[in-house]
Amino acid sequence: NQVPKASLSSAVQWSRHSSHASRGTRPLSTLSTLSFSDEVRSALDNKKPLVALESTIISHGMPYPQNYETAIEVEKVVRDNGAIPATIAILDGQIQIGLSHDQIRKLAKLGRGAVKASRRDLAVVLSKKQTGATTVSATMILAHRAGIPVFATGGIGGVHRGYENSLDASADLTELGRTPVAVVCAGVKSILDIGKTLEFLETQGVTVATYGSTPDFPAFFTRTSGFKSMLNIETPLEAAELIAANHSIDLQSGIVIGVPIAEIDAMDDRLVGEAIDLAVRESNEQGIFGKESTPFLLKRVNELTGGNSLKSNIALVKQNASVAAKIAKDLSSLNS
Ligand code: PSU
Ligand code: MN
Repeated sequence: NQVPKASLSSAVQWSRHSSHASRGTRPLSTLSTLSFSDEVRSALDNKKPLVALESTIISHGMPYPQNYETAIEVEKVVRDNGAIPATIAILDGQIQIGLSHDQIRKLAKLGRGAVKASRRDLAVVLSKKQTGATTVSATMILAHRAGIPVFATGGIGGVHRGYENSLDASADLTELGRTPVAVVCAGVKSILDIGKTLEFLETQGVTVATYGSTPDFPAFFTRTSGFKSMLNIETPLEAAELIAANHSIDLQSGIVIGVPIAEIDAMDDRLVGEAIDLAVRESNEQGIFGKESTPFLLKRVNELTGGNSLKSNIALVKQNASVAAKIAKDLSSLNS
């Protein structure tokens, strides 16, 4: 086996041991340091499997207190499935890899008071010492720097409906094209244009798989979207092998693993479809755009479905966390 396993270890080196060589001529003192929780630090040192978790889903994706309870439960699901959770956020200008329950509660209570931080916001949040909840894009960047190649969330951002006029496509998609982290999610919500999202990911060179035997890329609240994934992955090991192969050729691009919501938690196609159509119409009427768009639509769909969509949302995040933990475990055996 002559394939180099360079990418993960160099990422770890880059942030944790601050090798000069990997940073070219740039003085290391200018690199923002990552603050690790003891649990995450020890898992990294002992090469234990880790799963990165984002924090925008806590601050902007769900209401309090369900956001707090879910974040804690999701961490437990990761542990129960053999990996260590690393929830990522920026607290008062300090990047945190792994949060305490108190830190999670603070963020959950702060809600939209936290900055929704994607790639473009990171420098602002750091320089102004703000508290930033990281989106999929920012979490991927920080997870990669920390040396964590597997990341679980609910749904990723995508190309919005009406893209022809708004050019609103999530920075998650371009990040997936440039950062080698595997994102385990329930697909993209049909508040977005799923077909265009998959086209965008193809252009970005992102490998997109569906976990299980349904051919479709999943649509978050529902198991099918009418759009096919490139491939199906049946086991965590198969996913781990895909990720390892991606690292072995140092592609520097990410992977999306879409896990269809469990049958029992899935929503009625028509019901959720109507709620989404109405929410999208309202957002257009109210002139909601930019980073406000996704949080607005998530909140409105929750309201319009009488909280049913929140229940599905919580169930699918937990399922994704369990799949991601198993993948991380198999990946770490492959790498050892
Ligand atoms: N989709 C969801 N729940 C979420 C998000 C997306 O079903 O909480 C959050 C994620 O943090 C994602 C971000 O990275 O919204 C995308 O925002 P935007 O569309 O503005 O890029
Ligand atoms: Mn956007």
